[in-house]
Amino acid sequence: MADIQTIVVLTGAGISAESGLATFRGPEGLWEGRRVEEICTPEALFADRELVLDFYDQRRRALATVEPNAGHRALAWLDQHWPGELLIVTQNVDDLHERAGAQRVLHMHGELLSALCSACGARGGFAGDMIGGPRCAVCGQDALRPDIVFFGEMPYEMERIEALLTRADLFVSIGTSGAVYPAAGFVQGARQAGADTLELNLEPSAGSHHFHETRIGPASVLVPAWVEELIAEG
Ligand code: BJW
Ligand code: ZN
Repeated sequence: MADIQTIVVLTGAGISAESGLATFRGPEGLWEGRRVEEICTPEALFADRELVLDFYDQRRRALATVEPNAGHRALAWLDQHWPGELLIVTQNVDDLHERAGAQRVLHMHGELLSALCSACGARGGFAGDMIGGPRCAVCGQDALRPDIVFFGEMPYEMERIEALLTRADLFVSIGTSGAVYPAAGFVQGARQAGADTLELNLEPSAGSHHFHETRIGPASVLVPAWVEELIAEG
């Protein structure tokens, strides 16, 4: 496609799967054998704080053992070389885009390496475990929780994302099942505003029919190939 200036890339758990981080849904997913409401809701945090903190403490530990893969690296390369506007909107709470070298990254569902104070709302970098962990450095309360957007909570920076979607020339969705809103609706918003839309995923997502094109395969192969193609066309 000619005349592409503004690119919005949406990533999901599938782009980190080949780094060794489990996806959510499916037979070996993080939620296998668990009900989502037991972990990923404010009510769950209130009802069983230890269970929720432990789930994210384990995820934070797992993050320290993995590395970015060729999909993250290709997007980082694109970020560093694309002269136009570009934003990698990730639903992932890992830091693999940043560790691969990407800078224009927005974590709409929060970050494992950040803590949110339930008492005063302060957010800040966090490493280690939350169970038995520190108090809030700002207000001193014992109220730190994972800085993760649970079901029923508002994802971060929605206004910024929506504004960019309305002027995107290209919207690319990578490794997401399309099961969770509002991210699952981005393709329709971008397409209505005139963007070309492309899906790269291991299988067609729930909203596959909304995309102009869907390519099926692993992100570590499809993403570098797409970036190469984009640069060659440009
Ligand atoms: C590969 C691969 C490889 C594998 N290569 N690909 C009814 C209708 C519509 C909406 C709603 C509704 N009821 C409730 C809602 C809203 C709700 C929602 O969407 N619910 C749905 C379940 C229906 N959404 C919300 O509540 C959101 N907030 C909101 O709407 O606010 C507005 C509001 C606020 C207050 C009042 C009223 C309105 C918040 C959503 C928060 C999501 N949080 C989570 C957990 C936190 C992060 C964490 O713990 O890590 O975020 S849920 C979980 O799902 C996580 C993910 O970011 C998110 C998306 O999952 P993702 O990334 O797509 O992973 P998978 O596993 O589903 O898919 C992986 C894909 O990769 C698969 O397709 C594989 O094939 C593929 N793949 N290997 C390429 N190698
Ligand atoms: Zn606080």
